[in-house]
Amino acid sequence: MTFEELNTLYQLPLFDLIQRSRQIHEENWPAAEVQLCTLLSIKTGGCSEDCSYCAQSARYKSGVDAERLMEKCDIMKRAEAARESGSTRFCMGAAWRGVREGTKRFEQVLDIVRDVSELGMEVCVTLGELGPSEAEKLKDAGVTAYNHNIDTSPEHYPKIVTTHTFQDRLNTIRHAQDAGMSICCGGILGLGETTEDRLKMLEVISSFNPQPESVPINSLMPMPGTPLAEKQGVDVFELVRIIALARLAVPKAKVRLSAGRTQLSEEAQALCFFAGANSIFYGDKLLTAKNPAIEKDLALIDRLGMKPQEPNRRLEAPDPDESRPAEPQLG
Ligand code: SAM
Ligand code: DTB
Ligand code: SF4
Repeated sequence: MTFEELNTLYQLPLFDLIQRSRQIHEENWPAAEVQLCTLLSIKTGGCSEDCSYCAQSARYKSGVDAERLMEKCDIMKRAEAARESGSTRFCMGAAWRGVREGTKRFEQVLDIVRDVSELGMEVCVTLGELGPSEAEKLKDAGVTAYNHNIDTSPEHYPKIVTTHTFQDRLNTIRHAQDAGMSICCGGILGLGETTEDRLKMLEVISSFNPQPESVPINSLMPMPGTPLAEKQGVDVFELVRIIALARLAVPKAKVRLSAGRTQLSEEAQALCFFAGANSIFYGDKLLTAKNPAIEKDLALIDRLGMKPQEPNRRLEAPDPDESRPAEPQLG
């Protein structure tokens, strides 16, 4: 969907926009289901990068200490507990700039993925930058989706991160897609971006070929010690509009109401689901930040008459659409 198309939709009265996103949602996702995904930070803190929203960057005094890669047996216990609690997707995150073939830590991650993928959940990892061979090895080890967010518009990105570029992010996404992994790609609202930046971010996300399998929409969780520590929260209706646009721009993707749910009322979350969100991070911790308690989420899903979604283990990348343009390269 082009910027102009997104902008026209964005200007609609909120209820008209939701009416459209609801219709597309029902055509593609007829059951009232929500996907439950558990996050685990398998390697926390001490990251070389300077992403100004992130508590895990070694450059900021956020109070998050650098830790080593978790032991496989501890990760397996957490993955089994996630499955027991009804989660159908297990997402492992690492505070790295990226991974390189031939390193010990990459071999360890492959070993972890092989074992976690035996548990019957979808397996997602987010490890930073990948080359083509790393992507192939991860796919072979059993990764179903690779999470790599573009976070904001190409124009706003250099104001948020300087240690790698927006084009670096696009390259990693290309490598993951070429290896046959599905892509989970979204962004963060509340980084000081304009509405135009938000729409441009969605324009890029919707232009991927194939389109992402899931689109996480995070609201900034301001982290003490980071440059964005004092940023104001995102307006709820702005969040709902962006969710509705994501549903319209990427109709077959799971739209994940991601970081920041602790700041949302249950009514606001219900409106997000109505507008097109159908996935959440589930469990009382994200990577380093808080998330609503499992019991609270299950009660909300039940009160709304929704059901947790079954896992889709065979998840292949959607077929590339020949009529779509190749994804944008920055000049
Ligand atoms: N290091 C890898 C990378 O940057 O791709 C993976 C982990 S990184 C923490 C994953 C994503 O978490 C980021 O791209 C960003 O969208 C989200 N994130 C990190 N800190 C956040 C915060 N304080 N508030 C909201 N989202 C955040
Ligand atoms: C995504 O888009 N959001 C998740 C996951 N992908 C890796 C991470 C949210 C992190 C929130 C801040 C924290 O826990 O430190
Ligand atoms: Fe490192 Fe990822 Fe945090 Fe950036 S977002 S500082 S790359 S962990």
